[in-house]
Amino acid sequence: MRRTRRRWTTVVASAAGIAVLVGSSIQDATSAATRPGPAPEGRPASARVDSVMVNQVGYLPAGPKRATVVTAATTPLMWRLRDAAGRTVTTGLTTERGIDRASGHNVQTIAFDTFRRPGRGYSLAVADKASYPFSIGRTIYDRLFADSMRFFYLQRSGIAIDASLAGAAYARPAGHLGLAPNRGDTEVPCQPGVCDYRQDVRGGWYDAGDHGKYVVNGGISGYQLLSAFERGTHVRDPGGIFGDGALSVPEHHDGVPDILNEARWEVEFLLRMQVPAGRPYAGMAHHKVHDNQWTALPTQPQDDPMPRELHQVSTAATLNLAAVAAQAARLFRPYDDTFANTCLHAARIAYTAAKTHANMIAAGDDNIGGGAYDDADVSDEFYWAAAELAITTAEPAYLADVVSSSHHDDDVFTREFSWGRTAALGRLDLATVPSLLPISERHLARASVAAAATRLLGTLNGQAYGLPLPATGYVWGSNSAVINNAIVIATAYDLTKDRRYRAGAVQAMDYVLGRNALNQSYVTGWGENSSHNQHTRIYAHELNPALPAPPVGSLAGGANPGLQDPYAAAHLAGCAPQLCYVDDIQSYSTNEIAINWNSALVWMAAFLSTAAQEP
Ligand code: 9MR
Repeated sequence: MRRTRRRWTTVVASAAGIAVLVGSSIQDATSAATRPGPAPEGRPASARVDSVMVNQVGYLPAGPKRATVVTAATTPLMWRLRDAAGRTVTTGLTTERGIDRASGHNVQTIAFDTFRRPGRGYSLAVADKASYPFSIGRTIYDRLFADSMRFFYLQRSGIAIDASLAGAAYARPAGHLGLAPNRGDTEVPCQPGVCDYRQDVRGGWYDAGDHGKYVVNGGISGYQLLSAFERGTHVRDPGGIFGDGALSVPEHHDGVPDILNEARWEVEFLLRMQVPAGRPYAGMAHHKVHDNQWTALPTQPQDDPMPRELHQVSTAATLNLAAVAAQAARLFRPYDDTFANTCLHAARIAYTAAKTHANMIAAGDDNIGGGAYDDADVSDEFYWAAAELAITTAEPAYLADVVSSSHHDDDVFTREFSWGRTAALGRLDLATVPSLLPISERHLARASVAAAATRLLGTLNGQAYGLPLPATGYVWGSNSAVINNAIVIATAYDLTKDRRYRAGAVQAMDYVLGRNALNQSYVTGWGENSSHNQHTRIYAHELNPALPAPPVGSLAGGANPGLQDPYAAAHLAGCAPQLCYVDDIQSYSTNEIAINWNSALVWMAAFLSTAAQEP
């Protein structure tokens, strides 16, 4: 693994309207390389090579090994794989791919799958351009799981972050425990006119770069950690990544797997957001809690002086709580019967309340001091919650709701799943989790996952950067879209053991770790040129050098042509989708951190250090 070295990177629009990467560079493989201009003297213009993009972390010996070349050339070029000493160890010819719609560049691809010799410091060279260095090895991803999980401990609210677990730079006092200047989260009132009580909603994870806590997004994030663990109960785990003591959490060595302890921190918060019996909307969950005004960057959680407010209950939040609490109930059962009962009870009550108040939709304009997380269609959340309750309890009433859902016969994988599109979460669990449900349901669910994965492989093969996302798919948090699609492919591998799925899932991560048009690894500290200025109030090193940068293992949101923040709008205008990213703290629509994005990374990191290592 390589740590990030300081460098700045930005993206500008070239005269041709194609965004290019410029910036000071560590090794001049890229910055000069990607600057368009006349071809070097003596070299025919048709052979000009701008850059060679690889997974900057590396490749598994048995895995696919693909790279992408940006070049004006329209005939195949010779590539050379060099070892750390600069010796050429193998060569081949590139494959022409024409203009890549996502980036607007003319590209060619390299496949060197058959070269399997482990080592560090390899690089791929085409003409006079070389890629960033990378490794080949079985264990290259081994620390990715722990790094991506540590992110969650550092995002915890309501607990002091311990230097011995987090590292001195990341230690801080507890945030939002009612101590001045904080004005939450132990007795939080509602927004004016919404309710007349106060609720203790301490704990949970801060959502992202802000200090808000949102049940809707906490839902998918908690689900993905629990799902990674649940998958771990039926696959080989040679590295013991799901064990008690595997991670940096304070609940080390308590007899409970560490990943479950981390997930519990969020599940307990979700339960606190539920309206207790005897109050209006009892059983429903408040949509979110956050400051009543936006705070400035940087602001440490313990220094946040803003009043905190609970927002109206919503059907979506209530169903997120029902789904995740039902899932938690079955997973905590072997470790803590009382907590499992508490979760299941809360899940049942939430589900019933959501059916009673089936159309309480969070307002899209409720975005002062926190994000809206509005979602007008909750039919998918109903399906997901019914599926989790059915799997956990095997009760016919929940199964009947699964079967009668409009999503039951739907292809729920037509777009990537996300915090607002959750039907796939239910479907993946129906397909993978052993339960007492009718076997016909399992078969249907499994067939739908395999069909979706096959289709995603088609998408991936159609992309010159080899990712399971079409050129039209770059949304806010696009990196999580890529990874969530990879999870569907990975799940198909778990179900079928068809190696094409494993190869596709592994290859999808190449994009995230550097094989993209910006030559950018989006995971802090992973890869030579990795994101390290993400939008966050806590790790705002870019604005105050006394503060740490985002921790190693933080996933940036990623390319997003929506340009919904002023910095992106000013710096990225006209960008082709895959180039709409800037590693600057101001760009929250391309470069934030978020729990639902890191939870996707956690899931895939677990896959990479388990299934990906199977012979
Ligand atoms: O991830 C969310 C994305 O899908 C939405 O398009 C965007 C705008 O509503 O909000 C994103 O979520 C942000 C949330 O609203 C507030 N905390 C930070 C989240 C990540 O940017």
